[in-house]
Amino acid sequence: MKNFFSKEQIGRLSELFSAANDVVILSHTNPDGDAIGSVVAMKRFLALEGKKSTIIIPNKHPEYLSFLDPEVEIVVYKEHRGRAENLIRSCDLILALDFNQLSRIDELETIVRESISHKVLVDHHPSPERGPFDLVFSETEISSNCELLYWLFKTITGRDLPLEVAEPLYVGMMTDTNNFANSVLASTFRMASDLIVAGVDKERLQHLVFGGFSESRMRLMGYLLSERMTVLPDFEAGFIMLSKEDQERFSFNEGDSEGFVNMPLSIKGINIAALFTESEGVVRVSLRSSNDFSVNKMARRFFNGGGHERASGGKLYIPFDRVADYFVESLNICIEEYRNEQI
Ligand SMILES: [Mn+2]
Repeated sequence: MKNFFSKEQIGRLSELFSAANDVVILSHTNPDGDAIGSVVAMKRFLALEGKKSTIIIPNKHPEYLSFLDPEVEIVVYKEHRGRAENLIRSCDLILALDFNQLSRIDELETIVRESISHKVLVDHHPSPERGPFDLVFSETEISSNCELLYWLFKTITGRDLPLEVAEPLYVGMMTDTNNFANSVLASTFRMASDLIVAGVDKERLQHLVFGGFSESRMRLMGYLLSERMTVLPDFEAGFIMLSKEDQERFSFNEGDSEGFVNMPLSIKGINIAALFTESEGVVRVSLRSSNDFSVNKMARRFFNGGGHERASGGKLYIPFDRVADYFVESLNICIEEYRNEQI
């Protein structure tokens, strides 16, 4: 078994679990497959241990992930503010999954920070905020938060996991690795292998996650590739601009752009990719790289964000029509520094 955890950490977590009667499980804004997989798996795991828990997320997850939670209630803060706040105030344990800073839960940050209940963080992003937490499980050399949870559950119980926990964990790993393309390590294949032995139907999950797109989402993808992608061979970079107007034209839904940012990386010679999405008062930024170029550094310095070395996000507060120039200027600086480091 993979040995990510110390005996002390596991002992402390087991104590917190057994002392808790009312658990709140949180994940980040714009929750993705890894976030929803993590919270659903955790809720079902706690239920096996006889613990009552509630999942709270800042805003709604995309429709294509809703198959994961048929019987699990997810409280969406944006839709039920009072209820979410009461749940956080009255719980005795908060589990924060798949995010490294409390600012990643937006408006929920203050109330979580002020809460006197015990708090545990389980995450795989660099530089986790440790201050507010009693216990931090941080592992950045791992495929996904769901993989981290897998090894954590295995270590706690010493047993194989039941299918209802295995399935959401598999989905989170599958989506965070972009279907076994990125950040897949030997431990990831071992996890996948164990979960398939536990009964996970990988074809079914594959179809539910990657074969459930709407016609308008497919047409938007084609349109963006044809009309809205710019390739910069000198920088080994490509980027896509997704404006409000294009979103309206193709009946864009939250989550439709999942995976779009990776598309330029399929072009020969392209190792850096970006997606800029025009939103209410803000431009959302996604950055990817397929070599040692750190998009985490770039996102921190130029895009008010951060994340992983090869997958990061951020925000820009400039007019959408100035974003392309801003990106090229920042790329110019970062590429020069990167090339100097390589010498
Ligand atoms: Mn993740």
